Amino acid sequence: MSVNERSFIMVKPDAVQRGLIGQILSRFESSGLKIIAMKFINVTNELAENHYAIHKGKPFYDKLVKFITSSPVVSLVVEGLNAVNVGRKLVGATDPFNSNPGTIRGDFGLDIGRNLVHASDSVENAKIEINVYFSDEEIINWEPINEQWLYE
Ligand code: IDP
Ligand code: MG
Repeated sequence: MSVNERSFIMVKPDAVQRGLIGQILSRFESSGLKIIAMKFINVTNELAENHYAIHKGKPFYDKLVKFITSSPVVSLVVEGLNAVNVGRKLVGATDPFNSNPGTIRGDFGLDIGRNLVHASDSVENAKIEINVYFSDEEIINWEPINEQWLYE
């Protein structure tokens, strides 16, 4: 756990189509996590297969790849104290029905196949996912002016 921990986040096609980009990004932004990379992209089949390689062979895999490539997404990297676990907490449980109110999936979702947002589940997977979607040059090192008020 360090203030430099990174997580990969994606605002998925359903959230983009429903006009929820701003509300979802604001949850991450107001948590204090620092955005260090962000882009609006169409996910290609190749990107989707690399991103979801760990799910290959699962019953939902084909539908998941079809869904994630169906419409644009916002991909971003956030950095901060305990970024991976904070990301998972903001997002909520995989099935929106089991996500608490106050989480993104709990507040905006109904269906496990339309759960609005991705957040890395471990530091190790975050590194892999960041590498799938971003080159080193796309990661921006910058110093927000509020850091002394975020961290002791
Ligand atoms: P996570 O997004 O909460 O980490 P994972 O188990 O990594 O959940 O699954 C990746 C994505 O695959 C989920 O976010 C969801 O969109 C989809 N998914 C997972 N399990 C199911 C399922 O049982 N039915 C349909 N889609 C699923
Ligand atoms: Mg996952």
